[in-house]
Amino acid sequence: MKKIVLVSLTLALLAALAAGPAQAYSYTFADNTLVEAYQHGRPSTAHGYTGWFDVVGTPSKFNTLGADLVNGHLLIYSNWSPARDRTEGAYTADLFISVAGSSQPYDYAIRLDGWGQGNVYENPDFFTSNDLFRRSDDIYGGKYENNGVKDVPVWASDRHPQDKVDVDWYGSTRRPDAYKGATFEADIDLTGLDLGNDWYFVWGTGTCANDTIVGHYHACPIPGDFFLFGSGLLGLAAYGWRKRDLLDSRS
Ligand SMILES: [Ca+2]
Ligand SMILES: [Ca+2]
Repeated sequence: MKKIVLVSLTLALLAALAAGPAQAYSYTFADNTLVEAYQHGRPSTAHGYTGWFDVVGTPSKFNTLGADLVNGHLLIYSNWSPARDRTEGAYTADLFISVAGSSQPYDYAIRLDGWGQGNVYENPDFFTSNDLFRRSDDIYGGKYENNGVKDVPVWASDRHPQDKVDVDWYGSTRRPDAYKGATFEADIDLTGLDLGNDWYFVWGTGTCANDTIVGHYHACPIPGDFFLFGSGLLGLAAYGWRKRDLLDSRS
């Protein structure tokens, strides 16, 4: 009887190990990030735009609502149109990713606009929205405030890609209910990048950084935890089995 319990536990553990780490993990990033409104390279004092905002300018054009991570794909829900170009005054911002523990400010920039979509720049130098718009009369988002105030990176300055990932933009069909208000969804396949289990992203929406979203992904539990947990169960079962054997031998 005891052996049957032990064998069952062992089989369950082996089945769990064979299944491997969860593949369909999902993670949600709300957009809680504010940007400081700037004009002529200084915090703006223009009417209505003094201080910190989720969106600078028209929300129907610039609002990013949130993001999900599903099967290693980052899905960003936004009103930013992938068709926007120079005539609108700004380009689609590059997506910047920082691996935890890395000495680089950012380890990757991924281009999301149509011309070089999916191009990956490693350890990129970058322009901020302040670099690109400091002479502009437009009011734009210059700095963001997560983990201390920082400039918003929006554009890898060296456009020679080292890698390429799949990027797709979708219209209204795929959005989950929480993001029904978004006009577009950018689907960025991150599975080919070496990100580990702990990384950050920042996306300024457009090169004007009128809305900026920041997300921190930290995976748990990892397969090693499953193994320790399973080993602990086996240990407890073995302990109980031996203890009962001792008691049986005395009676
Ligand atoms: Ca925001
Ligand atoms: Ca927003």
